[in-house]
Amino acid sequence: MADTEVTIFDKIVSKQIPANIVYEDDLCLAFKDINPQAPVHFVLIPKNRDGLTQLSKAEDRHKNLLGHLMVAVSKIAAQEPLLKDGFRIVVNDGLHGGQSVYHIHIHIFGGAQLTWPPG
Ligand code: IU
Repeated sequence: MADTEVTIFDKIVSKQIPANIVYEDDLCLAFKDINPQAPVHFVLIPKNRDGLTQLSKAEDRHKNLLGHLMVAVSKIAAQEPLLKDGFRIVVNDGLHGGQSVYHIHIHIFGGAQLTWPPG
């Protein structure tokens, strides 16, 4: 898809469609996934994806944003009691990765013992 296409996640950022937001700062926000795959399942997205429809589009100029997202994961985990014993992050990329929304995002799973490997 074109990297300027408006995604459902852009509409969550602009508050055009509601989401259960659990974390927000100047560059990103996280919300509860509407189809949770674990007791805790958040989706963390950059507010401005800057061409990052998916991780495989990452370039050197995205280092700050990608690092910011990782630090945000740590902050989100620290504020969610159900993640105190650990969690898992997942970035689905492209067809084989099972990506459905082309606005880069990090899934945060937890709240139970997760199994390995994932499907
Ligand atoms: P994926 O990695 O692109 O497959 O993940 C997209 C996620 O976004 C998926 O888990 C959906 O359940 C979730 N989601 C959502 O939380 N709210 C929405 O309005 C839509 C998708 I569309």
